[in-house]
Amino acid sequence: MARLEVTETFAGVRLPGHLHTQESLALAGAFQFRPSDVLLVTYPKSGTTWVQEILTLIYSAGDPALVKTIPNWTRNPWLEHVYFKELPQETNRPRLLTTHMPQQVLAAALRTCKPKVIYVARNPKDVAVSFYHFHKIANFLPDPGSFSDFLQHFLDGTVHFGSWFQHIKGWLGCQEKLGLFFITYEELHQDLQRCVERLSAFLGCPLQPDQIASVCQHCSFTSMSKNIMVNHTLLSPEIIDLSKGSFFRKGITEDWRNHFSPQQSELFNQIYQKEMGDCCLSVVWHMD
Ligand code: PPS
Repeated sequence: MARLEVTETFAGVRLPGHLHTQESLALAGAFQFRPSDVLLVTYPKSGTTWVQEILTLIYSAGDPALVKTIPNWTRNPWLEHVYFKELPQETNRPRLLTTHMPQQVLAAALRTCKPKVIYVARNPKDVAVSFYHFHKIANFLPDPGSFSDFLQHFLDGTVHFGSWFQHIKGWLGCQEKLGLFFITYEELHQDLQRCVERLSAFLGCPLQPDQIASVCQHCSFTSMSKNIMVNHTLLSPEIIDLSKGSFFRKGITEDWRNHFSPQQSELFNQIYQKEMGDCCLSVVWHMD
């Protein structure tokens, strides 16, 4: 499966044909969840891999054996990817699932059998920067052009995976109905230990202080960037070309300040205000 030049459109969203087919996307929409499932939902570049690592470590009580021996796409697979149907579904552990899908694709499946849903969000200015750099190394995404060109597509919602605004508004719109646990990349940065405690309480998986310390140690940027199960070195350079940049690029907040001109920042803020003004989002990112 390479299909590096193919783009699929599903539910109005453009997706890379590498790893997505109409069949795999339809299967995601019809997926039979179980109440014991844990579904991690993100817009790309929001902290997906970080939280995948945290979830595996929480369910392993801080033991790094699994995160060091099984790739993240096998232990926390994306529902919508082509290989998903091949993965064994019978397990006595909670299934840790991941998705970038917009809410409307999974709404029906989630309504019938409520898994635990975790939504991770990140300052969209930093998402745009991280996504831009990822386009340069991911050969299954289009050439991003200049940062200015890419930012315009990001704001228009014409990038692959669709509009950041529609994604977050869609999922937050059913926060109560799904009992969705909302957390941000910025909170993980500010107080990782507290976030691990909150997540483990939400999952009904309480940990001892030494186990929490071990989770935090093994999901640090330094540990993860060296872990071949997540740092993308297992992938062929035809798919992800790490000679052009790193998947674990900077791992910081507010890198947007190094990329946005004052005019781009102002335009972004105007659109953010227009799109998010009525939204119940209580997080205030540093947008100025
Ligand atoms: S993807 O492709 O959607 O799965 O990408 P995703 O994992 O959501 O986001 C990648 C960005 O998250 C950063 N990252 C981390 N930051 C801090 N600490 C840890 N442990 C960590 N793990 C991943 C990663 O560096 C990408 O952000 P940028 O800003 O590009 O560095």
